[in-house]
Amino acid sequence: MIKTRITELLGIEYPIVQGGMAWVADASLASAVSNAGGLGLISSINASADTVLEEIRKCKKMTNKPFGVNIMLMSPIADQVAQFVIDEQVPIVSTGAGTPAKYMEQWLKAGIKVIPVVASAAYAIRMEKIGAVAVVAEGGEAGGHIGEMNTMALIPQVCDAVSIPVIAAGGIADGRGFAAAMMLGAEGVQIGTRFITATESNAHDNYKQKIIAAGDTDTIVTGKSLGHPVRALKTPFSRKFAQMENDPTQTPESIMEFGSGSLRKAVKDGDEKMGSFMAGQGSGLVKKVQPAKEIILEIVSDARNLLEGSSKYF
Ligand code: TUI
Repeated sequence: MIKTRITELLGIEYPIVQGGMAWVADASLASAVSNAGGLGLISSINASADTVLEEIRKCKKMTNKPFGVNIMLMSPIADQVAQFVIDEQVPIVSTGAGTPAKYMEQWLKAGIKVIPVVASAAYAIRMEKIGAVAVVAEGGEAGGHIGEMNTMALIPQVCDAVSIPVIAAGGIADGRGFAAAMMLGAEGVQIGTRFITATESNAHDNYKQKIIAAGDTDTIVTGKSLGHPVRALKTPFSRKFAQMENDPTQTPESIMEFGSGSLRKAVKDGDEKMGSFMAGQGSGLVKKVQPAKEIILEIVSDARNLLEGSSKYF
């Protein structure tokens, strides 16, 4: 048990939130994380809006603990999922890749706690003003869609900018990252990549093995030219994507067409050639497949030892 404003606010034992990873974050993973004392999230990017609804209902059967839904705001089904979370009385919603402003009034009225992912201090301030209970401040070390700032400089600046509690994300995969985030002023962490390799994750085994095999420099950021930077493992797909972005004969449409459906191909089919294996720079810290509970307990125990041992410097 760790006590911060995040554990108190969300009614969880450890301030560890599982990233709402597109295609990966389903009822199986979210319930495992919540049952282990963290906060599991279900992604709204999946086969269809109906699948998301099914996952929410499944998750309720698999855990009595709080869990949430992540709504990726660029998603074509965002409006539908925004309504499902109200109908299904989901207690916590996190949002990413944009502003949840248009949904806030109805969510707050329904008693939902809203935790937007932000990539800057200015954005965090806006989110606090419209009623967010906390923010996830995500640095560019993270996998998937990312902002400009990196975690080390972003977290303390977001903490200074808002009074609501801050959850740190981006590059955090072990107890060292957790302890460091707390020292930067965060009151919790969000972890994505390490949970892709959890036993309860339904990501294809090729995806898990690629993360486990990856070293510190094995990710690449593509999509900047399209206005949507995305970090993923270096693979034939992501290298080709980067090459197309530098090729003046390609149009944004042809590049987007090439990338279409690539994340699903990685997660569901383990497609080594055409899959987009989105993952963060913390991939090099991920060593094995482990149950979610073991991941959480290991991170908490390592962080506790580090934080208690820090008095040796003074
Ligand atoms: O959303 C994410 N990560 C994601 S979404 C995703 S799905 C996808 N699939 C294919 C191509 C692209 C994406 C994969 N990974 N993280 C949360 C996040 N939000 N990171 C950064 C932000 C963010 C950035 C700018 C939030 C707000 C923001 O506002 C800028 C503005 O002023 O609107």
